Amino acid sequence: MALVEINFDGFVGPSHNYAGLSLGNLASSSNAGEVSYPRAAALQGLGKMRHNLGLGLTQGLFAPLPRPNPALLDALGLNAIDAADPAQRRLRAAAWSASAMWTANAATVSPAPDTADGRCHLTAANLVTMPHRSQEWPDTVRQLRLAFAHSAHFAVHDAVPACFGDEGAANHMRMCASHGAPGLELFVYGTTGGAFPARQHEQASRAVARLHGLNPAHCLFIAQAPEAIAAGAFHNDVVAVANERVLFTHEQAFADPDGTYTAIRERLPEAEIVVVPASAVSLADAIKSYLFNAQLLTLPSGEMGLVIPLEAWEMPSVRGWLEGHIASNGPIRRVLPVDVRQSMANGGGPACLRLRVVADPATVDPRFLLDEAKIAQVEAVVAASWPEQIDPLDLGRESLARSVIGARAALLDMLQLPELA
Ligand code: SUG
Repeated sequence: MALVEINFDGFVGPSHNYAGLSLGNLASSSNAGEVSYPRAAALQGLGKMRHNLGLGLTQGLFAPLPRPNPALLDALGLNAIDAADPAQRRLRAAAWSASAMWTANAATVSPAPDTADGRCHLTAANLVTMPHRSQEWPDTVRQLRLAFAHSAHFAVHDAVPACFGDEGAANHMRMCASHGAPGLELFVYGTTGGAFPARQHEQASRAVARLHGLNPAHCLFIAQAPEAIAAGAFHNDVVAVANERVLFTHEQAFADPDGTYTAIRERLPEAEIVVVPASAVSLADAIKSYLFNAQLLTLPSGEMGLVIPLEAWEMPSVRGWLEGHIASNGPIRRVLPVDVRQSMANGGGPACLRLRVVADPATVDPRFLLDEAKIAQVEAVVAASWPEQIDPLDLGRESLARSVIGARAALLDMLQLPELA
């Protein structure tokens, strides 16, 4: 069986908008109320998928969830709202959020070589800290059960109970000699972030590790630095990313950086830890540019490439550090900037937009895998039916709801997927 890393990108849903719903996510707050461009956003997302496919990598996708979410509007008694009440407007915006596009928060994934039963385990993330995200997991788990229905190879778990916040793969990293070899799983949790919430709880991470049947000797539970959360690193993947033997991290990502690096090296002697010092890239620049919200990928040549947002390439401190790293023959050999500006304006970089699953592609439902021809077909659906722009003041408008629901239905139809709700 050929185990490879498959990146499943979230499709940018037709209701993509800037409602400012995520406290602690600086981009979401600073762009609140701006007009969004869902069609351009979805095409940017597809552009990234095509780019990575062109690198010779296996690429998958997940469909957007039903928005506006009738189940949430019903449950909150919000089918008719008092538009003068900002709290009601905000809850209604939650039901319209296209946030499921950030599939790094869909689930935590432990590939087959790491688990007791030799299957790849996925646990949907409950996302309870943010109301607009907490509605995702029941539909997400249905989608995961379709994509990974082959029960000899996969086990898909419901989210852990809502008593502990779980944000999925955004707070989880895996290091290993190669994707198909047994790995060291790193679960990063928050304790406090000052004025901002710590979204990942230690006990949620520990529950996921137990559910996946991981060997405790091959797991580390690592506290995120409170100052990183307070500075806007609402998920660990804003300040660190790992691939195979390489951990690429900002020096202020973890509460105990040296203890963390030592513990990793003890368990994985071949680990290479690339630390970016604050003297080269400040924590503020790292968070603003999303340097670490990158896809660190093993290319078919065996070299590692770093897919970064254009914003990172455009920031002088970040570019200077990257050029120095390449010149010094560091483990990242290629820097590959992509344009995902519409998603970035809501705090979602290249890494947020994908869920990594190490598996044999032949065991995955082919409706969730992409090739060039399918990307072109999907682009045609987007061009024909995704709204060009959305002003957050228009959320709730009947004609917009019809257009958004119709656009998603056209996509599901093209992908031959059933309704997920
Ligand atoms: O949960 N933004 C998302 C961004 C998720 C990024 N994911 C990772 N780091 N893996 C969030 O904060 C903004 C929605 C709004 O404000 O309209 C939002 O949900």
